[in-house]
Amino acid sequence: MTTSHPEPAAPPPPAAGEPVGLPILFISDLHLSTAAPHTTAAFTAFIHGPARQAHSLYILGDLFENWAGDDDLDEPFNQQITTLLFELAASGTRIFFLAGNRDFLAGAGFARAADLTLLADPTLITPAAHPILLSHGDALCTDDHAYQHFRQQVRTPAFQAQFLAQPLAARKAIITQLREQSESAKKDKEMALMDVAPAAIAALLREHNYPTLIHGHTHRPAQHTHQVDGHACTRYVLADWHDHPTWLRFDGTGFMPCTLPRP
Ligand SMILES: [Mn+2]
Repeated sequence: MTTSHPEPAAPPPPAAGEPVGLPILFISDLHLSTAAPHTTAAFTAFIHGPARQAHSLYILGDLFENWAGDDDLDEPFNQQITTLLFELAASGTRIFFLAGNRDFLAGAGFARAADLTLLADPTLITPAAHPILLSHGDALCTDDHAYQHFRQQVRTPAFQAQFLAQPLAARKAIITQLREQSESAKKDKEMALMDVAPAAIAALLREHNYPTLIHGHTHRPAQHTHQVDGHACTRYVLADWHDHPTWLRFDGTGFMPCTLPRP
């Protein structure tokens, strides 16, 4: 006679609000490139310092000024940055990356090289029972119809496959050209057009049950409060790293904007 044993139960999925390691750091819009060595130096100091003391680092897009494809990982500057991230991960800090409009072509190859986890935009996390919604922010600039049309087009798998099938040098030339077009188009756009739209923010907060929202993209660092359906939701806009490095730190109870001491 054989006795049947029940299959061992799969471990339960982590419950929402389960305590995770703290602190968590959030950064975005570093726009790293060889053209901005001071930002690279600041990023290196950040990775070797505060990021190493953190449990997790969330990069909310535009880490790079541009990213032409994961076949450009061997380029010395890209290698320098991914190595920094890889070493940070090896030191024990978990790294998450949510793409921006400059680096949305960073994919599985980049994730492997930097030893990080790619996130969809938006992604909801719940550290210390605190719902936090993460986004780059460009999808929220819904008043800029020309940009949203462009975004919709370039984010399709078909477009990306076609683009990535071109030689790397050709892709870099196209990116440079698009950049110039975007910069000249920006001159004619009103500032309000290029900011996030209040209606888009409200819809997103409603859809995700009124979390705290953290995003970048606009380079307008601030802390806003949105009243949505009777809920007071906080929205943090991360700063870019052009003038000096800043990040947002969550310690389980509150959010603290931080910066490296000026050299
Ligand atoms: Mn951006």
